[in-house]
Amino acid sequence: MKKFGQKLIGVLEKAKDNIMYFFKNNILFTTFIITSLINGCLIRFLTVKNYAAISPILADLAFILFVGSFAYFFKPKNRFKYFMTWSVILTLVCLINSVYYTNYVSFTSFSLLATSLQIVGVSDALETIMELKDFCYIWAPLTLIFVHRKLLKQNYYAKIKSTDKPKVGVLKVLVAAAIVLGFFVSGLTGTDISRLYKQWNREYVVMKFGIYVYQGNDLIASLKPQISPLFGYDTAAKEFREYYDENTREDKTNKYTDIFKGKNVIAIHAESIQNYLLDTEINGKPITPNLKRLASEGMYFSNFYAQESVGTSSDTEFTYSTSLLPASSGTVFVSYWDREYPSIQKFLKEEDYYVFSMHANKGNFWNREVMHKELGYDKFYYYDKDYKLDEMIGLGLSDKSFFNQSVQKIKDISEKHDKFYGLLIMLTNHTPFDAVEDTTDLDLTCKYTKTDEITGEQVEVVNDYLSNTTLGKYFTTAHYADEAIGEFVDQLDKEGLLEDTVLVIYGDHDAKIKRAEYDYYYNYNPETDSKLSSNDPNYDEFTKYDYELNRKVPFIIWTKDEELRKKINKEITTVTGMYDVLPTLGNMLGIYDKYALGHDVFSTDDHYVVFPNGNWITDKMYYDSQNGEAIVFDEDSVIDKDYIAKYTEIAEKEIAVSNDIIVHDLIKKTKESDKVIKGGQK
Ligand code: GP9
Ligand code: MN
Repeated sequence: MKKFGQKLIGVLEKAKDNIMYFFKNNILFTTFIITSLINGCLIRFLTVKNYAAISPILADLAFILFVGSFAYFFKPKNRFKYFMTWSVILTLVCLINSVYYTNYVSFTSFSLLATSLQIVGVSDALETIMELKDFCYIWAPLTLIFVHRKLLKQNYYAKIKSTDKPKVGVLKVLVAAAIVLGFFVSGLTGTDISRLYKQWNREYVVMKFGIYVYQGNDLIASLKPQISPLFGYDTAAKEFREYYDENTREDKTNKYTDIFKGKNVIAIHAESIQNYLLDTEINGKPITPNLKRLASEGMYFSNFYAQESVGTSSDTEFTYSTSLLPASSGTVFVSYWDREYPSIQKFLKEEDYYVFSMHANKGNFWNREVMHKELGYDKFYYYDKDYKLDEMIGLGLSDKSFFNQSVQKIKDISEKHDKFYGLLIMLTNHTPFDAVEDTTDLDLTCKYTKTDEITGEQVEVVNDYLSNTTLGKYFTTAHYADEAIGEFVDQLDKEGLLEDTVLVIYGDHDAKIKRAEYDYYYNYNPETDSKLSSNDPNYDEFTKYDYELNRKVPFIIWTKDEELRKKINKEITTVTGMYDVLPTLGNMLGIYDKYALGHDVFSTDDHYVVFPNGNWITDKMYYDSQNGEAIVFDEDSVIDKDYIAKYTEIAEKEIAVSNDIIVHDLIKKTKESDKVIKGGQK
């Protein structure tokens, strides 16, 4: 026993000596590994918070060792350039994701880089979306430079002992990487691997696999549109058939069936309009009085969620049009536009409608110029091709000018065509929400009276507490957008274009304003001109879940026709989502899509909405599948494990089948193979 103990100590000491020897002769390598590893933890500390979890640390380490190993193909004095290149890449991965997370509470994707850069110019980004903390990762390459310089001074590279041939050096580090990888993989579950593969549960993937593996995996996933249709088609096609055998939403009739059959439709894509705005007043002035009026006169879905993913506006357009969910990685508009999707536009075209879209931004934004054709629009009117750019504010032509010019175009269309369906995509109420701040009539100050300590008189204090916040700016542009909608409806009316028309309005997604801003707004203390302290009994934190549930957007169906209006005038408070539009509105217009994933809200009692990241909501609860947490709305409702399992399974299936349709073009391919089968049977 004693002998064994001595032997063990001997082995350990030898290992220690070897490691020390290795480090001494590989100072730059060690610096690269340690700095990159710390940054991997740092980004999780600043985002998903699980910085000390073992699993992502092991994954980060295996990844960095793997990358670092190839440095041994270079001579010691040339390795600096190799490490430096990687250190810059990995630092950028952290920096960009840090910015993205602060703004979108998710991690970024290669497939979006081009589009993101289109939205925010670099100078804008520096001013509005980057925070000081996003730069903290830069210490890693700086340290590497510092260490390299020191080593140069000591003539270190000439002195270090390396008996290994390059291949052996690489191999040794690869073996170390493989050992770490082995430990990491042994802790993984089937769910972890499947989530990495699917990549839609982004926060979870980073929490489990670390930022570097996430981004590497994202790179592969972003190349998928070209590669993945080649793999997994048979399984996807089989699951697709099975899914629709069991789950096709039936073409049921209800009291709204066909009530708008043959009517014109004007749909308004209200940029970044959230639902709470309809009930928010600033100093007694409603922010969106026109939307409020239309909602109260029409059919108003007040518990309605956009189901967008990283493709924001374009995802919403896609889900609205097709009742499918956004792609699990990349965006349909940019990466999967060349597939066949049944859409509201195509169904109406079959009913002899003229179908058009209008937008004041450039036609290539979100690849609309291409994708709108694919969705079935006869014509897409956009930017300077169709509009006079006479009032440029924010991202482009102002909403007011856009609507103003569009009315004439719609009039022309109505004269040439019997029936039409048109989508108007708004623009002014877009981040950074500074388009109209100088001209607004909203008073964003907080006024209160206090007793002057010296004179004892009552004095009015005016605090400018909102105008410099993004939330305050958002209220301002939303107010403008609402005004623009109001004027548009009036102009349509004047031109007689509302007589036979149904108006549809949806908020396309939330405004992505930081939670801290809401916390400040709802807990503002005029006396101190700051947020209430969290110890204050009146402080009511705007929690992560308050924020999630507050992302609701309005969905409104309105008509001028008094008779019809009476029939539809109602507030729908049950939970509904963007993918319910095609089945619900479709039923009213007399069209039906057997591939819809959403439901006709009036033909089902099972109301739920699945989000592209796997979270879901019912009338009873909101479930966060990233961390298994739930918010139950009604304390008395009985919720057991089966309830959660049921909707979690529904969510996973809907996301999977939708993504398979998108990636593998299953609707078109299934139709083709059905034709072949039918042809064979003849
Ligand atoms: C751009 C507009 C905005 O033309 O639709 O897109 P978003 O940034 O909201 O996805
Ligand atoms: Mn948008």
